[in-house]
Amino acid sequence: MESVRQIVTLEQFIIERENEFSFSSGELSQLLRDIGLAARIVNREVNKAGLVDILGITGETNVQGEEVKKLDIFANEQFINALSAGGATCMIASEENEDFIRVNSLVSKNAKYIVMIDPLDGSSNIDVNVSIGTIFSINRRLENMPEPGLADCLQSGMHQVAAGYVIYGSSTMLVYTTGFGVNGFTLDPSLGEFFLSHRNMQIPEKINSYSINEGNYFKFDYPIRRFLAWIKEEEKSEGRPYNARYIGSMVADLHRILLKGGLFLYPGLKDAPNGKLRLLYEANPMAFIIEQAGGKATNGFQRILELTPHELHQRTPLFIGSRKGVEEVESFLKGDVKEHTLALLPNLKYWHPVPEEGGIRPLKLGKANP
Ligand code: AFP
Repeated sequence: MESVRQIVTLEQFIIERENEFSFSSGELSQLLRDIGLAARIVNREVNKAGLVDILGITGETNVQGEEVKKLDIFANEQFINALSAGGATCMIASEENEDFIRVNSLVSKNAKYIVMIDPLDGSSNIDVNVSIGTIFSINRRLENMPEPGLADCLQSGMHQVAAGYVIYGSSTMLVYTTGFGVNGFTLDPSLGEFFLSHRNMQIPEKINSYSINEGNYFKFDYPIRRFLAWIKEEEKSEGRPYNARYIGSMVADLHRILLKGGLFLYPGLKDAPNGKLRLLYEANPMAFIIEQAGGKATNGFQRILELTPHELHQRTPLFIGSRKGVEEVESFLKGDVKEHTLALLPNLKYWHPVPEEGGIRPLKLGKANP
């Protein structure tokens, strides 16, 4: 007899998995439902973006000093509204808002979760019909505090209870983890329902591609430039040269890497030593997902999930993807590389001193070091 393929909706999956949490009272499940709902609404607008007058810049800038487009504002509102109405979060921090928002309704103010969200990541791709995404990270509220506040957000990434992203691409997917593997759900737009399509996702070890904005080449430190030269060298036995693929939407680049294997890099720059990406809204949630899928995420020297955040909109250099690729770039950053690669770019200097604390080895660049 032919076996019947089991169809599982996001809703069913959330209920099945609720018992993974010993302290579960259904609030986390409610949060995931709220995010699923807002994602469907944002998806509808993203798909209409070319048809209605929703594109274009509003003339405002966000707290990072970047242009805010209408769809960013719309997505921000949808997620805040859905999360506030759901009653399972007492506080929301959004990349689009300078400060966190306390949800003061009767049901929400005692809720035990905090949500940090980048409602529409890759927004410069909206006008050109390229994939964009939403990234979220969920913390449990600290105990013994009179009311939720900044300290709840500034917990290290190790304390995330769930994280995920939505990719609005050729199909729309919601991918999330609660620390028990990574699962992906694809939206059936005709039914308005997410279905489990990628169970227990594992990142391939083989590097299929590397992703970096190489236009910043002359702002990168010497080890990064040398690494970029090394990955372009032909060494078939090591799978080099690697293919280059860069979308400029981290969600889309990392979704590809999660499925195919690869490495995403956003290093510090000469004029921005911490790079561009935000620790709480982008690096932490993606690091949680990628680690759960068997990959690795560091700032070049330390595990992203172990960094202590100091401010809401803090940025961090990010090296994330297949374990092998991240370890390769780390070895270049630590100066611990094969002699022959020193000849590739021998005369460049570091822009920034490499930190020596926290178990980080000082650089050993060998004879060819200028
Ligand atoms: P936007 O949301 O401003 O487009 O930024 C997207 C992003 O945060 C991340 O998704 C990309 O990987 C990265 O920035 C692209 O940055 P560059 O344009 O500097 O390469």
